[in-house]
Formats: sequence, structure tokens, C-alpha cells
Amino acid sequence: MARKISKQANQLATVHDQQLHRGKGGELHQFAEDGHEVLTTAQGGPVDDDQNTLRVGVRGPALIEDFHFREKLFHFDHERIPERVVHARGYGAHGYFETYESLAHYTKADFLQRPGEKTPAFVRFSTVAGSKGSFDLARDVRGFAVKLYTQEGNWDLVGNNIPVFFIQDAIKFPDIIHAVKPEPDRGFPQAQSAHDNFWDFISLTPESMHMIMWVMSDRAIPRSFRFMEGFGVHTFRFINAKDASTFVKFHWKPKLGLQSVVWNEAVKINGADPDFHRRDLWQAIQSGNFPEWELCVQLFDQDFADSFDFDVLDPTKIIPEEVLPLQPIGRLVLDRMPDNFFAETEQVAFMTQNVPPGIGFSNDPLLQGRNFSYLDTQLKRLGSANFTHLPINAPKCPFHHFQQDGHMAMRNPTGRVNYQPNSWGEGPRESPSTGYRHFPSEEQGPKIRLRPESFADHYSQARQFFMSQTLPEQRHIAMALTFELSKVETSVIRERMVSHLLNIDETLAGKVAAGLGLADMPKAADAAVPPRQDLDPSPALSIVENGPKRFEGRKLGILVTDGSDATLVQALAAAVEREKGVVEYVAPKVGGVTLSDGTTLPAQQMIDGGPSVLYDAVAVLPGADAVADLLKESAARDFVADAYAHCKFIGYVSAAAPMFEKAGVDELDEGTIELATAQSAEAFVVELGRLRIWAREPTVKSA
Ligand code: HDD
Repeated sequence: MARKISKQANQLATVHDQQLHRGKGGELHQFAEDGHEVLTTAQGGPVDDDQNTLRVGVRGPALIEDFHFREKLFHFDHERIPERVVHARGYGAHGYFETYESLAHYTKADFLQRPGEKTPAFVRFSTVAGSKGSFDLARDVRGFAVKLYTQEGNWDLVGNNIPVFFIQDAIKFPDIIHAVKPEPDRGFPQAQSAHDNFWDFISLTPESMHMIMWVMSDRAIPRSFRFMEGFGVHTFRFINAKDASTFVKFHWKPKLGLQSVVWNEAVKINGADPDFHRRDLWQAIQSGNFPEWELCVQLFDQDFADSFDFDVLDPTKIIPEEVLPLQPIGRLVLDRMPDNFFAETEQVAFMTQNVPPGIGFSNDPLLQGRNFSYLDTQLKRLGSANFTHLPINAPKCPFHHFQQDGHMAMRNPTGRVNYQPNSWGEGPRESPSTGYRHFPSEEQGPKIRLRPESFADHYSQARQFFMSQTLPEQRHIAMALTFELSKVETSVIRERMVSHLLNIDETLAGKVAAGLGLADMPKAADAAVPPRQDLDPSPALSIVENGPKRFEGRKLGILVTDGSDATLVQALAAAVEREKGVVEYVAPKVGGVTLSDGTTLPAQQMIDGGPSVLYDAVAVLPGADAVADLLKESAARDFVADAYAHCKFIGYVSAAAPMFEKAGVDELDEGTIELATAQSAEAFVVELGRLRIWAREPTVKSA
């Protein structure tokens, strides 16, 4: 009997040994029965059962002794950190910034000295008003926050896709944000500005009018992060080695040109794919189509500032590109997604006050206020003054300081010296020659709370923006204002807004008033300074004028069925690929279809899951025998109807013609193109560079 037991014990020991392995450092690697590493607690203890809590008997109560269960739930209960009070919903990517030329003449910033030098970057795009779980296509400003890990510390350019802001003084930031967020008594609406509180505040804040024109334009519903501009907004300073200062405004220009969607499309995208912008960036980077922006600067001196029509410290004003041209100084390429969304995109902490030597602040009162807010908010959000210990926030250059301890300190200094001066001859020292020196501007004046007179013109640039838009873009602004104000229940707020619009453009005010069914036209709002009518339009402010002219980076949705013409499908796909566009197949079943030549074509979407709003253009290429079934599919009808209503190009085979009738389209136009041969497919793809047939819009939408 004794021999038998010891034999069993030996066999067990062998199995046990096979599951253990000591590493070079003596560490014990444990493997589960199926060869995977053994699951452990956070304390490193191996876990035997992760499916059932420890309990008394088979159906009895759970035991508090179950340390694995308690640790697991404890950690889960604490997984969330406070979301950002604004810009909660965001998406980030890694990349690099490449300097074009030495800018030593203007700035001593080390990363701008050597042509070709690459500086690692992390960028986070965001919406402003919505919570973390809100949808991507809200009508909203988009955050465009860039962190460059320079050799002289991190530079954060915390910008937006709109070059102006709602307010002129940071003391009003809590008010504008409270007003746009869900109303506090009812907790809605989510991620929307179309409600009373927002428009009440706006209509009482004339300085917001310029920004309102931008937010009501298609800029606020971009097609992709990749197709939008970014702006540093404020006037900053470049400071050179001789301590001379040049004012600078920063602009990011997307290589693939500008593009937005239309409002009805945005609403439908939010239902079909709330992660539309995230997925777009993810797919582009994962497939090697790295998005790229050029960093451009507007440089000017005090004389220009003194002679310019508006105060360069006023963040509700731009300097038009036509007045002061942009100079490209480098490019930003995003080429890698984070390994972990929480660790990087969620925990990244941007701060306007992160500037390297050579870049400084102006007295813009919004910027000055931001320089307090961003440090403060990181403590709340990340829970410890040690948020710079997180890899995404840590500088990538050597750093030495005497800060220590605190919650979750990961980098703990060794040795005796944690202060200076000290007698031990150790530790870092400040350096007057290489350390950051604030620009020694001469400041004087009484201590006052006062808005400068030079900030008083609230309408002239709002008008200039409106006048710089193409007709369809002006129409969209009128429609957006009408839609938003139609959700405002209090009629005096609607009227007050129209009275502001009268100071911007009478026709616009008239359209909105008519759209709202306003009984009487109010009189124009009192203006602190009479609105100017003489500012030249700036074509750089139009999206349509600055589109891509080609289909690169865009997506064609091709509706296919069994029997679709194989030659045509292949020719179309090849033409799109040559243009560096992307094709997605939409079919009755995601398993795919059998083409006319007998080959199988897998689909990416079934018709219900791939509405045309997900594509920049569509082609409807069913096999002749499948058309009767498609005519019965409401999703197939919507596919065509929406593409047409959203002014998209539609390629089609003659067999699909009845689908237009079913979709309520009675007039085919230059944007509906019949495809029969490989040549016609190629010609179609060239046309796609125009992106939309705006001439169609008045036939599908009254404005
Ligand atoms: Fe701000 C976040 C951009 C005015 C206070 N802001 C935040 C983000 C962007 C901007 C892109 C998200 C950064 C990220 O992805 O983590 N903010 C702007 C721009 C402004 C602006 C372009 C005007 C020109 N912001 C502004 C003011 C204040 C703040 C006037 C306060 C006085 N912003 C914050 C904040 C946030 C923030 C509360 C929330 C989360 C965070 O900072 O890290 O501190």
C-alpha cells in the first residue's frame, strides 16, 4: 500500500515539474495544463478556478475568505477614472514630426533647428461636449491636441479644428461649458448644442458669434479626423537665441484636403456606426495609409500686430491667410496606434503650459487662463501629482529634479540628495543659459477687471467667414442654425439669435427667421462696434474650395449580388486602388457573392449593416437576376436614396436603374453615372475626386 502511494506521488511531481520552469533570474514561470501561463492574482499568486466563487457546499453562501474573488471585483469596481470635463470622447495615435528647415532665426526651440529631424509625437482628437461613450458625428468642435516629445521637454499644442473660440476670457469657460452640456435638472441632451441653455448663453454672448458661424458650418461635422485642419488658436511667441520675439500662429493642414459630411448624413452615421471617426483612423493607420498634416506658421512682429484690423490677443479673431500667408515648417505623420487605449489615449495629459525654450505665450487672456486649468485638471483626472510618471506623459529626453513621493510614485530617487543647494556635490542644478526663460515683456498698468476696447468687434469676422463660403456651404449654415434653434423651446432666445444674425448677413437672418416661422423680424442686436462690411472674403475658409480633388484616402461602397459583372467589379476596384482609395463590398449576405465568372467575392458588410452614409461614394452593381429581390429590400432602397440625397456620386449598371425609381429618384444627373466597361469605371473614379454634386442639393433639400 505504501509503495503504491509513493508511486502516485512521483507521477504527480513529474506533472508538476513540467508545469514549472525557472527563469535565469530564478523566477518561477508556471504553466496551466493547456500550456498557457498560469492566471495569477495581482499579488502573483496562482489561481486554480476563475469560474466559481468559493462557497459552502454546492449551493451554499459565498465566503469572504475568497481573496481572488474580492481582489478581482475590487479592481474592476475601480477601473474608471473621471472622464475629462470637456473633450471626454477622444481617439489618439502615435507618430512623428519632421522639421523642414532650420528656424533658428525665429526660435531657439531645439527641435526646429535641423532639417529632417524627427520628433516623436502623440495626437488625440476629440469632440468637446459629449461624454466618453457619445457618438462621433455630433455637431461639435473637434479637439486636435498634439504632444511632441522634444529633447527639451514636451511641447503640447492643445488646439482645435476651428481657429477661434467662443469666449475671450477664460473666466467664462465654466459658463460656456455648463451651457452646452446636458441641462442639469434633466440630464439631457447628450453631445448636442441644440437646446435652450446653449443658445441662451450664446445669444447673450455676442463675442461668440464668429465661432458660432464655424460651428454651424460643416467644419463641425468632419468626415474624418484625417480631413480636417488644426489650429493653435492663440497668438504665441517664437523666441530666438538673442531673446528676440516673433509672434506666431500655428495651423495644421491635412495632406488629403478638407472634407465634411452633411447633417442628415451625420445623424444617420451616428446610428450606423457611432465610432465612425475612430474606426476611420484605426483602419487608415492599420492599413499603412498614414495620415499627414503640414505644420504652418503665420509669423508677424509688433508693427503688423499694431496695424492689423483686430487685436491679435483676441482669440475670437483670425488673421486671414490671404493677409498673412502660411509658411510650412514641418510635417506630422501618424503611423502607429496605441497598444492600450486606456494607458495612452485616456491617460494622456495635455497642458498648454508645456512649452520648450524658444516657444512662449502671448497675453491672450484665454491662453493665460488655460495655463492654470490644464495642470489642475490632470490631478483630478489622473489622481496623483505623479501623472508624469505614466509613460505616455513622461518626457523622452533626460530629466532630473527633486520631486518625490506622492500617490503611485513609480520613479523613486536613490541616494541622499533631494534638495539643492547641497554640500555633497550631487544632483542637478538650474542653468541660466540653457533653461527656459520667459520672454521679458514690459508690462504695466492698473490692476483691473476689464475687457479691452480692441476686443469689441464681434460681428465683422463672423460676416467675413460667412461671405467666404461657397453657396452650398452658406446654405448648410442657414440649415444648421434653423435646425438648432428649432430645438430651442423659448421663443425669445430664437429671436435674440436672429437679431445677432442681422449683424452678420441679412439674407442669412431672413432664411433662418423664415425657417423658424418667426412672425416678425426682430431688430438687429445692439453692436458695441458697428459691423464692418468691407473685409475681403478669404477662400481659405471654405471646405469645398479646399477639397482633395482626388479620391485618395476615401471609401467607395460597392453593392454586389450573385451574378454581378466580375470584369466591371474588378476594374472598378483596381481603379479605386490606383487612386489610393478603399473599396468595401456590401452584399445581401456578409459571406459574399458569386460573381458572373463563378468567382467568390467576400463582402465586408451586409446591406443592413453597410448603409451608404458610411461611404464617400457608391456603386450599385447587382446581377440582373438579383434586382427584383433588391427592390423589396428597404435597406437597398435607402442605400440609393441616401446616397442621392447626400449629393454623392452613384455608379450603376443598367439593370439597377429601377432601383432609382424605387428610391424616389426621378431625375438622374451628372453625379449618377452608368458603368458598363472598364473605361467607364476608370472615368467614374476620376470624377469621384469632386466628392459631391452640390448642384443636386436644391432638388433634394429646401433651404
Ligand atoms: Fe481646453 C481639454 C482645446 C479652451 C480647459 N482643451 C482640451 C482638449 C483640447 C482643448 C483639444 C483635449 C485634450 C486631450 O485630448 O486630452 N481648449 C482647447 C482650445 C481652447 C480651449 C483650442 C481655446 C482656444 N480649455 C479652454 C479653456 C479652459 C480649458 C479657456 C479653461 C480655462 N480644456 C480644459 C480642461 C481640459 C481641456 C478642463 C479637460 C481635460 C484636460 O483639459 O486635460 O483643462
